[in-house]
Amino acid sequence: MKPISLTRYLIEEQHAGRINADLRLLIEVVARACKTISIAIGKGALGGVLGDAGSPGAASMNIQGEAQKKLDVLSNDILLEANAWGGHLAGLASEEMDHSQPIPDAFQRGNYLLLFDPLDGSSNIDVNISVGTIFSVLRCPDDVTAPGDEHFLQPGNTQVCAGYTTYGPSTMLVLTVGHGTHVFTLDREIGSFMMTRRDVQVPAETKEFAVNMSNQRFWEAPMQRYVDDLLQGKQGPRGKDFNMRWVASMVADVHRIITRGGIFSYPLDSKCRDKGGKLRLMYEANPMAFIIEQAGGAASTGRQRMLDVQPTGLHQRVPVFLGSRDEVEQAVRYHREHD
Ligand code: AHM
Ligand code: MG
Repeated sequence: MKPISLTRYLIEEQHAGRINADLRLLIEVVARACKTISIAIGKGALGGVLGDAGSPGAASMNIQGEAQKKLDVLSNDILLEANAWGGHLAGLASEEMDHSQPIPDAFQRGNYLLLFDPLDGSSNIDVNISVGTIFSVLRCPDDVTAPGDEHFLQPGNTQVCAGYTTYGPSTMLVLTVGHGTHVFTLDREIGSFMMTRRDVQVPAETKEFAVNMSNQRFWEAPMQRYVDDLLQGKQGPRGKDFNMRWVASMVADVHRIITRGGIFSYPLDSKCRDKGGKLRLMYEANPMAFIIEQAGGAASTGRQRMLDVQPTGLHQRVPVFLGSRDEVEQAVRYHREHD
């Protein structure tokens, strides 16, 4: 049977009363922007889009103090431009911008807030490995017409939609509006995202973990113990052999977990302790947590359900454990027993 398009899926969700027309159109605009980003990435060196932003010897930096790639800046501009005039948003926030931006007065304002990491996995851009876009949609509080950063600081359990696009051998969009997680693949010839998996379920158990092992000596004690036990395999307390994968693009690692299960972790370590972790809560951890929970998986900081964390800053960082439910629960248990 021919797969249905993203447009048809969204219209069916609207008819079922699960989303309104504004949210439907907002998702269409984000998906369209992701198609534009996908085309830019696909051109690679031929499009002059690889390498650092800024001038030689003076790379441009974002609020996090990270050097920006040309594609970070380009993807951010594409998402900003596409969403500014749609009429469905009150404001936007991005990994690449110090502060959120209210929709300019010249355009009609809507009731939603959009947060995004325009290009996740930046270190992989120049080496032709999968990167992605992550986004999260929140409601703008009533009576707020020009939202500031504080209006974005809502826990992940209030998200009305979350998604990511992975730009790999094929471009895929993974989406939830709170009624399951669905996978769409971009049909490049007709230019539409087509549903290729409905209601994905992440297997509860796994024998595969994803972590940057080079940080092992910097981890906290419970994380050291957890991974030590995984590595002991069949002979150890876990009683099974584990495989390891680490792409260093969260989107690609999470997409593997969506496809075949696993646990992804970026724990607290002594290098990122002062910042609270490496990954960002509002536009990396929370949208991924919503997507994973809607697929039957779990997401935690190691000590608290991710979606219940009360944010204190737009660019706040958190430790992340997400994926197969039973395995995330194991990682949480090591933290609980230690604390
Ligand atoms: P980015 O948003 O600047 O690309 O950083 C986030 C990325 C994640 O995609 C990935 O899981 C992690 O950073 C990789 O970190 P490391 O290079 O320390 O392994
Ligand atoms: Mg990122």
